[in-house]
Amino acid sequence: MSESRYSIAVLPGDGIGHEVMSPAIEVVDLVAEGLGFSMSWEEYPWSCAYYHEHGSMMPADGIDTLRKHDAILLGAVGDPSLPDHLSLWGLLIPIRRAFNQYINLRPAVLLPGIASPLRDTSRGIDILVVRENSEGEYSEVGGRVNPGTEHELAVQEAIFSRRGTTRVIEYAVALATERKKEVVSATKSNGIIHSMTFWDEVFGDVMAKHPDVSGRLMHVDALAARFVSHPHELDVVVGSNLFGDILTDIGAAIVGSMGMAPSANLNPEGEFPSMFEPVHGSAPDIAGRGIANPIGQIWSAAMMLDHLGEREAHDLIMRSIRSVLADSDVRTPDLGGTATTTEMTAAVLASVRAHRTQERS
Ligand code: GGG
Repeated sequence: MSESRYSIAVLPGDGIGHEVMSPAIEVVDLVAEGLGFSMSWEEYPWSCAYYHEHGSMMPADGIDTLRKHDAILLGAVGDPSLPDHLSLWGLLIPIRRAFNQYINLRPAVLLPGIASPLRDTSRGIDILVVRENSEGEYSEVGGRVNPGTEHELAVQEAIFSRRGTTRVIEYAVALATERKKEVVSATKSNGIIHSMTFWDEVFGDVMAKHPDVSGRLMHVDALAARFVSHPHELDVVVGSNLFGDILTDIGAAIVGSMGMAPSANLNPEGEFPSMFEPVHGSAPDIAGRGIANPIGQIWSAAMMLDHLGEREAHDLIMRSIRSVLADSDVRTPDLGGTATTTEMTAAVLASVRAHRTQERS
């Protein structure tokens, strides 16, 4: 039987996106070598620097170029030289929408050996946030009236379709079925009386079809507090584009660092490539210093392998990361250590080799 070879589009993007990308590629290549598959990486320089040279974040045929790949591995996008809405709406959002990546899966898991800023984490943290990724508050509908005058006003519409809302809640329920059979839905229907009451209604409709899974609505402000006060009581959380984005930054913070958090932008039907990226941004404040934490990017690459059907490879990477954190004190500065990106990567690579030797003997 011929070995699988996966074609991956690599978009390092900006800032630390470049610094954490090669660690992820090195780890995946090492794991692939031992498990009988291989990767073909093709890098595209689409970024804020590309924008300054070409007037856009990616070329006009960028989406068609990406379409031929099996998956996309993205680093981080954003640079102080360009307003963030131009970089986000010039690259990430067009990719998510063109490829119908309507699920953004963002685990917040406290790994062994990592210090959380929370006082008591003895009951662990393992939350899976399912963020709606194709509509909601991230919308182009709206505009400004009377620009530059004292009567200026801005209108920003949020879009919630029955189809878009149903499918993300259904996806969260399917995940809950494999876990603790509990879903919490982030709402704000006391204040946002049209779209959020609609969201709640759809949530109720979906839950009625799954009596084996318990569903609970929580206002997003109370839920945000819950992430901090009782994270062990949360399992699968489903939220709109904006609520999911905000909750997952809290999720990353309580599991030790923004640098630890992975994410997957999924097209569950597999009609288009899915995209994998750490939750963190380009971190211009530390870019170029070689101290970025590569774990979020390596973990995102592991999620990519899982999506491609290489479960064993995913598990090996996760076991290796866990061992480094549990059995050594190698930590980048965001985790309170002094290790460089290269040292942290070397520790993960060594751990992969050690696990492989151990498992073979
Ligand atoms: N790797 C994450 C990244 O570059 N994020 C930029 C950003 O602003 N993302 C917002 C979003 O995920 O909607």
